[in-house]
Amino acid sequence: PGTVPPKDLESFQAHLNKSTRILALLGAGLSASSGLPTFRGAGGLWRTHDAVQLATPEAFGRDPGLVWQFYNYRRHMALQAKPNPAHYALADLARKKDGFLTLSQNVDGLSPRASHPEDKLKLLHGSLYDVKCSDFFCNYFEKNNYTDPIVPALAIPTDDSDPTTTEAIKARELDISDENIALPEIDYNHLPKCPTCKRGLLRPGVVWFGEMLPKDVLSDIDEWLTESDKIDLIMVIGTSAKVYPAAGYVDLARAKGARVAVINMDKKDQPASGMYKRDWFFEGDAATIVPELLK
Ligand code: BJW
Ligand code: ZN
Repeated sequence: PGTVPPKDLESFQAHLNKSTRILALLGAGLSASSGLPTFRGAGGLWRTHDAVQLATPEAFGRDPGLVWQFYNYRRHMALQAKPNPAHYALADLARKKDGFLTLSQNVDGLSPRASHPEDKLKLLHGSLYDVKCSDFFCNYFEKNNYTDPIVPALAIPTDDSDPTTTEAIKARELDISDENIALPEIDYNHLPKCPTCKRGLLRPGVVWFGEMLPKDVLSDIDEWLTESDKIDLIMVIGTSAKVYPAAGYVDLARAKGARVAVINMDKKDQPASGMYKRDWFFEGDAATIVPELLK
């Protein structure tokens, strides 16, 4: 038996089947059941730091070592994680429906790894596996850098204190997201350096607060939006929809006639705008519900 009320499932699928122009807006809740924490609410702290506070140019300017430890750790964890059935179901829908476009706020690489068609996946906030130069005058940019750790100095410390540890048993990685585990000091000179200008520090190719979303991503979306006056459906999956301009696409779609389907674990997590007016609300784990909806 499914977890979705049969009546809602039926009306949603009837609408989906006759829809030709469809958007999905994805957030961290989509990857929660793959084991990756969300930003707001439980799991939103990294050590004593609010994850959202580390995702700023100011934090990087103040303490690039700390910010790199945070991102190197997240690159490592996301590489260990596996796409879940919702990532695969969305990738399937993208292959089947011409007029379907996914707008993902996630940087974890799980949709690309679920073979979501690339031309139908717009990464609004970049990727943990893009790396670029932090120097304003340098335009060094590298895609698909999966080096883990990104530099040796950022290797996650292991627990070598156990006397029974032999070479055959891989030393246990310490959970440096826990504030009780000591964080190694990192020499500025051991942080990743730009190979082009040899001056700037490299930084993750993600979009921090106060920064512009990637220009090519925005223009691709604008192009899709202007292809027609009408959008049939937007699915808002696992996002608190509090961060703009991403959240603005919900209202934009609605203004073009889209019906709104929200899939979220928490029905109380109601953002200031758009989501009050929604046509379907499916409460629960996106990894379970999305595949049921798209079956
Ligand atoms: C489950 C689940 C399960 C759990 N199943 N569900 C208009 C008004 C006010 C402010 C602004 C505005 N326009 C722009 C701004 C400023 C700012 C902003 O939006 N601030 C608001 C917070 C007020 N925006 C920006 O700065 C953006 N840039 C910009 O606008 O440039 C132009 C400009 C420049 C200068 C001045 C003014 C304008 C950039 C935003 C970049 C966001 N970056 C981050 C970090 C990325 C890198 C990284 O990963 O470290 O993106 S912040 C963080 O939030 C990350 C996420 O993509 C993003 C959204 O979070 P998400 O995915 O929704 O996660 P959560 O945790 O919030 O929610 C999870 C949800 O899942 C919850 O609802 C759970 O219930 C649910 N859930 N488990 C289903 N199993
Ligand atoms: Zn550089």
